[in-house]
Amino acid sequence: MRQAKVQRITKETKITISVNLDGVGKYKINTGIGFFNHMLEQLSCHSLIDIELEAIGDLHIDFHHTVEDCGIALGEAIKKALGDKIGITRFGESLVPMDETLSRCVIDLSGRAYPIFNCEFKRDKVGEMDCELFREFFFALAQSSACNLHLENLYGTNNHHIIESCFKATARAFRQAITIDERKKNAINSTKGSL
Ligand SMILES: [Mn+2]
Repeated sequence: MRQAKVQRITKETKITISVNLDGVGKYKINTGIGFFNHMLEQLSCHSLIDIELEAIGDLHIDFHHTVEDCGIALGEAIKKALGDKIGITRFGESLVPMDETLSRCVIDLSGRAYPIFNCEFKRDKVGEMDCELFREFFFALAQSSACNLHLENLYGTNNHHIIESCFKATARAFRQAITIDERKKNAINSTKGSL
């Protein structure tokens, strides 16, 4: 079963996360940050990864630690659930529109972390969240899941649309990359022999 549970406890955050890569996009998410919950729910719904996440962070300081650490914990859980990566498609790509906005995500579950985040926001905040935190989240996710994650907003004006299309594009790219390739289900999709 491609499932994993990760607990991550520091003086800044306490996070428990469970993922099922072969899920149906069922989620139960509580980070204490409304907009961030909404985005992680999109990630689960459109990747079909079931996610249960409970984060208790030092929100009285700001949202930085909680957002970054959720990215780390989610990436660790995905990596753990992927295990030896036998049979995975490995690459994933997605273009997702949201009204006037278009975003693209391309993933390689290569075992090497390389985040690219090309998004510019029109305002500093969306909901209660500082937009600069999304970069921290996606960097943490790419680092801890050890993937190339190239995420780009191609155009758009509304901040909510820009970031939501980024999360949906990431979800769709992950969905493709983690899917077992039936034509190669007993092999590692690499000439090197490991991912
Ligand atoms: Mn929305």
